[in-house]
Amino acid sequence: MKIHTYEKLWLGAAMVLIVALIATITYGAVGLGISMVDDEEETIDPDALDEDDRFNDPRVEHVGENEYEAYVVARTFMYQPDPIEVPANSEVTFYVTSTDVIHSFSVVGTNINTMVIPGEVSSMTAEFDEPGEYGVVCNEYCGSGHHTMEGQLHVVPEDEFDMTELEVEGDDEVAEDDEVTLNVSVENGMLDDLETTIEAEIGEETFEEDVTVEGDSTYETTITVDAADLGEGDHDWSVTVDDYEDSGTVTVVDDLEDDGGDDDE
Ligand SMILES: [Cu+2]
Repeated sequence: MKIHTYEKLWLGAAMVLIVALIATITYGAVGLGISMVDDEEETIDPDALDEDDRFNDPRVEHVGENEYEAYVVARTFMYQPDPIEVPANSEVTFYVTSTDVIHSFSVVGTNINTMVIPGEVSSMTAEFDEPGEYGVVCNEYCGSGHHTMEGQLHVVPEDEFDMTELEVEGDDEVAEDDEVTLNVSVENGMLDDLETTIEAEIGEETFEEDVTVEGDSTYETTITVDAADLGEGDHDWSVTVDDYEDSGTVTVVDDLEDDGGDDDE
């Protein structure tokens, strides 16, 4: 059978188009790593996120060298935490869930984009090589404040990133024959040890302590000074660890009013 040359050409072109069509669809479905929000995994109770270890405290966790996990909660009309802060040169796996209605979690300018469904946990992993600031927007209509629903993702330079938290508790009022006490806790959320110095000032008195806070743990210490050394009146105190500071004022009084059931009666 003789086939005309033009007919052969058109047949060939049609074949190429068919193959290209199938290849494009296959690539779109498989090659881009796009997947459905996994409905095979266990569901989560959207009304009881505060009882779930992952989502009761939305946060970023350090899970390996340059590896982080971000637990994000979407609700009308915000994201928690906000901003989400991760270091550059890291691989971050986001776990996102919703506590009320369907939202989305879309990081502008990246290919991070997922639907967020109450009861399901959406997860995706992304690499961040360079520092930058990204907006996070919701692109599922979720109610009257939908257009205001936005968050921030900050990729900070590696050497500026830490997961240190400083907390100080001190009395407001102390009797002159008692001690002024500051309870200091330094939390290190990174897996590596944190070597730092706790510096404190109470009135004119200064304190300094070099500490090593082990990875993923909290160091606690107590700083005391005799109230008599400070004398009656108001005294400012401050505690500094790296870039973090907490401060307050303590009042030394002649005698504590018997209002808090204090120990010196
Ligand atoms: Cu929304």
